[in-house]
Amino acid sequence: MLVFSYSNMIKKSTDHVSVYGALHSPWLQAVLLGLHEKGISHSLQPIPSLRLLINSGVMMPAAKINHGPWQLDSEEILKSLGFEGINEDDKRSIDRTWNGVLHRVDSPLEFFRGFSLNRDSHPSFLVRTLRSFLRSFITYYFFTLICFLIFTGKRNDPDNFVDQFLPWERRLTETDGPFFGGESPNAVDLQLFGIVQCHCSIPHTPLVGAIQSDPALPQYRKWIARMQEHFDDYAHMYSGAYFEPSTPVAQRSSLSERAAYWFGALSMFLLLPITLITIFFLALLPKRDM
Ligand SMILES: N[C@@H](CCC(=O)N[C@@H](CS)C(=O)NCC(=O)O)C(=O)O
Repeated sequence: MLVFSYSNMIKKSTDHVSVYGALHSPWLQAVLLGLHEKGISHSLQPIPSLRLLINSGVMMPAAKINHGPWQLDSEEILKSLGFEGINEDDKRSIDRTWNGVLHRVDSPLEFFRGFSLNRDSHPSFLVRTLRSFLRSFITYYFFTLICFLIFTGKRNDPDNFVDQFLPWERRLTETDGPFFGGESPNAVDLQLFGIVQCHCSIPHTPLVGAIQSDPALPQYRKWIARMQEHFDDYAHMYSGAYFEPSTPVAQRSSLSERAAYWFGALSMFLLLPITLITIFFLALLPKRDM
């Protein structure tokens, strides 16, 4: 009863949340799923405001609740929306399921294309066009960051991608209720499902294939199906193309947005030294809330 009143109180006091991030980020997905779960009105911007950029570079997700300060970190944001925090062991096990994501740059073209398809729902054509142009910088940023991680030996593939999901498979056999949170999804469900969206948005085929068909993960697949049913009208779902029940894939950007994005990508390629210097400068900025 107390929990019910508390979450209602948060919902009542939260009129609107502005969120910054790209749909390929698992942590942004967790925040968007949380907002959807609580039925909180929100807007999504694909590039940070200048103030946010100066304070925390392109670090995502960031959220501004009502007119408060920009806040970083998906778990902290989810807590501000009324979800309970996640214990340290679970955080580590959630992070492990992210393994394999660094393969998304194996095909640079697919990587850039994936970002080009993100839809911007801002009502102004001009804003959408400008943001699409600038959005290609975000792609260069993450492309460079991932290549840097690979180059410095941070991509260590496990023998079998299935292993990283086994703790959750076991947990599902012990959990009462359809979700890790019991009768409704909690922050663990949201972060794990955010990572599923991330794996499916620019897929690394061996990894997604393993989740789809490996005999060791029947409960995990059933949980994905329950999450897809629960979030069936969620607008940014990618996993519905790979798991039952099939759900519509996140809406794609318009042709004009894609043209602006690729024009941005080409311009930034022609100015590559400046693009790279800006990326390194932003990557070195300390990341802090405002
Ligand atoms: N623990 C953070 C992780 C956020 C994070 O790692 N975001 C990545 C994108 S998925 C990022 O923006 N990295 C940029 C950088 O490190 O400069 C959360 O849950 O929000």
